[in-house]
Amino acid sequence: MKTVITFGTFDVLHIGHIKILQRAKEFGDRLVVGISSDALNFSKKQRNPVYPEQERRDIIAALGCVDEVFIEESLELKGEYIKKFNADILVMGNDWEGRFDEYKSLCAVTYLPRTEGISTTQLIAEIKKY
Ligand code: C2G
Repeated sequence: MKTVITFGTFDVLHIGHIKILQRAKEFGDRLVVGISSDALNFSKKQRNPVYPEQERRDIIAALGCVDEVFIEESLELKGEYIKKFNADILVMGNDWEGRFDEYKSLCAVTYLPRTEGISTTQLIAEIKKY
């Protein structure tokens, strides 16, 4: 059985998130998703997510293409997560291109094109107009 691992905040779920998870699943049989903790998200984006980590985790866990979820506490722990879940391949969107190449010694690493024209930041800006 081939295991795929991917990571993200997945705040205010949108079609770009769904598409990358579906495409990631196509690389194997089991898809494991690391959900950024609220603290990790704050350190990356300097704002709190709209949905807290337990809700983001439960939303992603409810998707048909996702087999397992966990909370990602630190970007630096990727190697540990890859080993813990026995991942064969790490899949990320290409906004992270090259950033996780160091893990190529543990598993395959691939970056997929992002879905154009949508992001959580844009959605929050749109919703604020209502
Ligand atoms: N994504 C996408 N298309 C978009 C928006 C996002 O393909 N329009 C992808 C991103 O490239 C990423 C995943 O969806 O692979 C999750 O995106 P975010 O929630 O923005 O995750 P991020 O905060 O970048 O966290 O350890 C890595 C980080 O935790 C990634």
